[in-house]
Amino acid sequence: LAPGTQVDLSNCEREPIHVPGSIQPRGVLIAVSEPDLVVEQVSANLADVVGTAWETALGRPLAEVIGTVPAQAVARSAAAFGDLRERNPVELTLDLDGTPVPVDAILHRAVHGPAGATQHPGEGVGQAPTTSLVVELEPAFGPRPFSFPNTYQAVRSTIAELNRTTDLQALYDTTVEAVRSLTGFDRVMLYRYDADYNGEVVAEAQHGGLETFLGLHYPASDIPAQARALYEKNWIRLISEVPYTPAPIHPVDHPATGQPLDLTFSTLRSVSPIHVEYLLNMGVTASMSLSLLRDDKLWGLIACHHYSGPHAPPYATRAAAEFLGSTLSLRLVDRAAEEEVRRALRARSTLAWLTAATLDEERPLADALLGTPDLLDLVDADTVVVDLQGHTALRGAPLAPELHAAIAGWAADRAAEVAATDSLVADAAALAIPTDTVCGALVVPLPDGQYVLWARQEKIRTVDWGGDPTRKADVVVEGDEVRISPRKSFARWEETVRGRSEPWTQAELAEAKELRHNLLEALYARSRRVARAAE
Ligand code: BLA
Repeated sequence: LAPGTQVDLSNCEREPIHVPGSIQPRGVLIAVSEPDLVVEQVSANLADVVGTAWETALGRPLAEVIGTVPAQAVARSAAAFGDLRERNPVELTLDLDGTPVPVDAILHRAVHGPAGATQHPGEGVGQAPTTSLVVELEPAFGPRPFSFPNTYQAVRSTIAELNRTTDLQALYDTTVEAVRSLTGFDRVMLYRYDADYNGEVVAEAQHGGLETFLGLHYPASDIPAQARALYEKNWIRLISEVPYTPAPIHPVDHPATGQPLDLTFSTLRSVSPIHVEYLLNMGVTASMSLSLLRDDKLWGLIACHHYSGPHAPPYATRAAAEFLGSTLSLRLVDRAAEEEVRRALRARSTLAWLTAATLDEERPLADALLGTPDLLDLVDADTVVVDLQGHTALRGAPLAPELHAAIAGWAADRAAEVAATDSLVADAAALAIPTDTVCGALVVPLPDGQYVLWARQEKIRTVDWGGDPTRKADVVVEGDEVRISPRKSFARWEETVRGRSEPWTQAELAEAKELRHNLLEALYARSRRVARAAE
C-alpha cells in the first residue's frame, strides 16, 4: 500500500481473492484451451507431480505433458454432457519414468471476463473461446477412500439421521460429528452467522484434548464480504498446510485475455496471506470450511481445524463432506419454515380472537384487547398498555403513566405505522428513561394520541468472543509498508451487553401492523355509530 493510504478493515474486503495468481503446492494446475487441450497457463511446481518443468509445458498439447492415456481421460470427461463437477475426481495414473503414480484430476471451466464475471463454469461443450479448461492434479496418497458414486454410501446413515431429526441442536451435532469422522480433522465446528455476519460456534466435535470453542463469537470482519460472496459460489475450501509457499501460475495473465485466471472454482486456489496469518495466530496447521446456505445466501460454515501439521483429505472425502453440508442446509430451511408456519398460525388465531372481540361495540376497545386472549398473547412482552377512547389500561409489569405517554409520544413523532426499538436509551435518548425500568418498546400509534404499546425490560447478556472484539485487527508498519494484520490473541473475552431488551422480530412487527389496521377499522365503525346516534 502507498504511504499515507488509510489502512483499516475495509482493506480486507478489497483483496481480490479469486485471482491470486498462485495455488497451494499440494497439487499442480494446468489451464488448457478446448477442444485441442493446449497448455495456456501452468503452475511453477508442475515438475513436483508430473516430472516436467513448467517452462517446457507451455504451448504444448496436454498429452505431451501428462501422457496420452491420462490426457484422453481428461478429454473424455470434459466432452461428456453435464456438469463437470459431477465427474470429479477423474482418477488418472501418470507414468513417471516407468513408475505408475496415481493422481486425482479435478476439472472445471474458468470463465474469462471482467473481474467477478465468473458464473458457474459453462456446462457441456459450448466451446465459447471465453473459457479455459482447468485441470488440477492432486497426488492420490494411499488407497482411494471411495469413488464418487459411493459418496452417497459413505454419508448415507448420516443423511438418514438428519432426516429423522427435527431438533436444531441435534442436527448441528450430528453434522459436525459426521464431518469429523469422515475427514479426520482435530476439531470440526458449526459456525452460524447472525444478521450482521458476526458468527457463533453452535456445535463442536473434537478429539477431546482441546479447549472448547463452543459458544464463542467472532466478528464479521474475520471473513470479509468478498470471501463470503466467493463461498456462496464455491462451497468448499481446503488449506492443507499452514504456512506454505504459494506456487505461482505462469504466465500470470492468460495469453488471450491479459487477465489473471479466475480461480473461484479452483480447488488449489492460494488463499489470502492475511488469512494464513490468522490461522497461524490461532495455532492452526490445516483448515477446511464448507458453506451452509439458505436461499443461496451464506448462513454459516462448517469450519475444520487441524493442529498437528498438514492434513489433506482426498477429494472424494471432501465431496462427501460437502454433500453432508448441503443436506444439512436443506434440512435447516425445512425446519425453519415449519417453525415459522406454526408461529404464524398461532398469531393468526390470536389476532382473529382479538378482532372478533372488538366487534362488540358495547364493549370498550381497551377491555376487548385485554380480555382472554390479550395483546400479550399476540406479542410477548413484560407489559402492554393501551390508550383508546379515553381509557388507559395495562397488563403485565407496572409502568408509570408518564413513561408510557412519553414513549408513545416519541413513537408518534417518528413512525406512521409502528415504531420499535430494543434500546430506548440509545434510540430515544432524549427521554432519559432509566434502563432498569424499561428498555424495549413496540408502539402502534393511532389517531388523536391513542396507542398500543408493548414494553420489554432489560435483558443483560454476556457474549463470549474469540479475542477482544474492540481490537479485531492491528495496523502494522513494516518499513514503508503499512498493512492490516489479524489480532494475535483469540483468548476468550467476555462482553456484557446492557441497556437492551430482547429484540422485536420482523413477524412481531408485521402482527402489530395488522392489529393497527384492524383497530383503525374498529375505531371508524364506532365513530360512525356515535355519529348515527347523534342524528
Ligand atoms: C477467510 N476466515 C476465513 C475463513 C474462515 C475464517 C473459516 C475461510 C477459510 C478457511 O476455511 O479457513 C474465520 N475460522 C474463522 C473463524 C473461525 C475459524 C471466525 O475457525 C472461528 C472458530 N481475517 C481477519 C482480518 C482479515 C481477514 C482482519 O481476521 C482482513 C484483513 C481476512 N479471512 C480473511 C480473508 C479470507 C478469510 C481475506 C479469505 C481467505 C480465502 O479464501 O482466500
